Amino acid sequence: MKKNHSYCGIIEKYREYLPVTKKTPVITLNEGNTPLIYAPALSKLVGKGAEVYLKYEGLNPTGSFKDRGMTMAISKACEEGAKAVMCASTGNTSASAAAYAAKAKLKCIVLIPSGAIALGKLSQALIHGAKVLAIDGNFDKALELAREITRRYSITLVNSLNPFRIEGQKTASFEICDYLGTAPDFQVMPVGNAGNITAYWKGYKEYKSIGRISALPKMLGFQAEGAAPIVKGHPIKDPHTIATAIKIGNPASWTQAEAARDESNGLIDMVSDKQILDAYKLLAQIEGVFVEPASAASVAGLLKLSKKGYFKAKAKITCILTGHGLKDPDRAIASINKPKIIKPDLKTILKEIGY
Ligand code: AN7
Repeated sequence: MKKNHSYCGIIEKYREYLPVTKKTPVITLNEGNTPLIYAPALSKLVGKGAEVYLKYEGLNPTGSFKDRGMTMAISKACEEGAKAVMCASTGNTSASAAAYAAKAKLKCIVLIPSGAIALGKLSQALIHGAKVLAIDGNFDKALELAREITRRYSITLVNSLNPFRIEGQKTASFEICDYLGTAPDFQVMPVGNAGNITAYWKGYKEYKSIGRISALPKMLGFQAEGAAPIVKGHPIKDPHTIATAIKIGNPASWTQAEAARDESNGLIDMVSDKQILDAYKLLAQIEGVFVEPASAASVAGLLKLSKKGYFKAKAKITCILTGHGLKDPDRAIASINKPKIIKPDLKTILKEIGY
């Protein structure tokens, strides 16, 4: 099964840093290798000579960063002889699990909070043939149930509690360092279930321990105000935010997220839905990059901190844009004026466009 492309996904690229052997069947959709886009307009907004880069994880095969973790989790599940995998999800994990499970010919069961996941994500889980069960409850309840079921039956849990998910996702920090030739000074990212901040921090620390980078970034995580358990210091029973991907009240990797924050001298803070939506539109309109609302929490956080004068001069900052804007088209359409309906004639159009 030798491939003749030059790039074959994160397991082949970073094999020496991952818990795989020659015997591991590699289930890949050529995830990873996402662009790190220099953002001149945002850099200017931050000021003080800042260099802001956008890690556009929405360009992964299923449109989110989850694919990095899923190629590992599904490959290892196959190696271990699993027949079925399961996850709870606010949407992206289910989309990714469904796609990789389809490729691996594994049964995939996903538990989603009913009515609370974005349209694009639901369409993915369904079209890839997963058994999709919508529970009358939130993500935290769905995860509790998925943990219980996978403890009792031989079904592999592919949420980020599965350590192989973290291993795969840490490769994004390798890519950033490989591209910049150094670690950034600061990394800004959304925090939901807190697996991704855990993964990035692990990746940065590993690159430093083998001398690939000489300094570590400060990790800056952002939760949505209505779903900010880590900021508030207690679980949130009934989380709410328009950023449905991070509508999570009791993150599974809470302790590890706090460790990333504290070891890096960073912070975990929150942004309001208004700040998220403003950043969502701004990013699309000044940088040409369309992300889903949860991903815009990172840019909202960047702007919140820069207004406070948080960043030192000439800071190198990466913003992690975790998911593609097309995941949640309803939100885009609800955020912007609808197109005007006009008569099909030249004069009317020219008048409308000011010519
Ligand atoms: C776009 O899909 O939890 O802090 O079930 O989809 O690692 O949880 C998604 C999370 C950020 C938060 N941005 O990452 C799920 C799920 C997007 C996301 C997060 C998610 P974590």
